[in-house]
Amino acid sequence: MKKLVVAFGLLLNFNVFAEYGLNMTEGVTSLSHDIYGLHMMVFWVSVVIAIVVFGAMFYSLYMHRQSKGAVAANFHESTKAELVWTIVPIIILIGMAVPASKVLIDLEDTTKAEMTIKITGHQWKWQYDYPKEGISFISNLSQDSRDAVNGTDADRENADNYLLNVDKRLVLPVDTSIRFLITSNDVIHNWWVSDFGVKQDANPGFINDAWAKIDKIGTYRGQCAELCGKDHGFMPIVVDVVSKADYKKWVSKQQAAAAAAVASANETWSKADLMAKGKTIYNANCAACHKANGSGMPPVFPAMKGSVIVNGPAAKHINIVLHGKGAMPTFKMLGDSDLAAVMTYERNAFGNTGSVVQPSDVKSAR
Ligand code: HEC
Ligand SMILES: [Cu+2]
Repeated sequence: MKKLVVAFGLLLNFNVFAEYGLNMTEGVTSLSHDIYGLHMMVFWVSVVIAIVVFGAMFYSLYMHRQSKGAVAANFHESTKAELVWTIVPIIILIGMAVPASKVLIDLEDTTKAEMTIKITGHQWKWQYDYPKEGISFISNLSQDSRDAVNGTDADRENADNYLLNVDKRLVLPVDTSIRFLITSNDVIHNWWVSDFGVKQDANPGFINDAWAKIDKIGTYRGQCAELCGKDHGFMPIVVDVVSKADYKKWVSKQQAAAAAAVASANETWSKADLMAKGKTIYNANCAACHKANGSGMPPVFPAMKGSVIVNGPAAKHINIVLHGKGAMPTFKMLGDSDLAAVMTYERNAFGNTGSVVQPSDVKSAR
């Protein structure tokens, strides 16, 4: 018997199943617990109904079978039976609808929020803004996952949380009511973190809201849940939930970094510094379309290598990167030094021979 179980386990590969629970996730927010509770309540109501209905059916089939000489009863229009089979389901439905409506109303009620995060979907990355704290950044698929996509099977196995990791994580405080304002810059995306019980469409031109009060410190992962183009599967979500004290520290660190970036944008950078920074920014933000080696994917995504704009006067180059054009998205949300670096990189990598772009050039072109 034991051998049989082991053989069966090997056949089904239980190791693979170990990560999968049978039930839906319970999550870590007040809402996700409520949603889980609703799910379990409806599940048990269904189980009881199934037992009663199938029990009566199988009992009747067995006890009143023809070989025992059963004769079918013959009656119609039983007011009593009709009342029972109308009233009982109505009571059951109301019993489920009342708690379900309560949760649904709570889901929409963001008035308790203690802080706000604005989430913007882009093809194919997420932008996070903390309007009150003055923090804003882009969260891209992490570089090792990006490299592993076209690498070997071993690369994909070795990549840290392959396709579920980012370069810069959303950081949130624990035990705090957080309102999410969710929108998009281009097509419809969907911000989905199942542990939070949050799955909300990001529509261009509209702002949807959702909220979460997270009760457990940890790292939570999610994905874009609306087919949004070629790299839809490559814009994951990673959220670090930290203690309130750690969150405060993180906020002041980000604010200091932002202030330093503004200050450095007034300086003149060396070409080497711009190239080094530019490469990272290019790989994270531009390589999805223009390719890491600058070859692009013509005719839709032009090559950077040998491009007339990239090798020509800087003004035209700055203009298309700041404002976008057709399927080329705007990158005005990046800082002056980041943009100067990425453009200097494009203009001098891949055998190009363009001029150096300084942060001040970008600043004056905005
Ligand atoms: C979503 C895909 C996409 C991403 C990401 C992207 N681009 Fe583009 N880019 C395009 C497309 C499409 C065009 C062609 C636009 C047109 O001419 O209609 C383009 C054109 C350009 C051009 C003009 C090239 C030429 O020869 O016409 C430059 C320069 C450029 N992009 C720079 C960048 C930079 C810098 C980044 C990253 C910060 C970036 N792009 C990210 C799609 C993209
Ligand atoms: Cu998306």
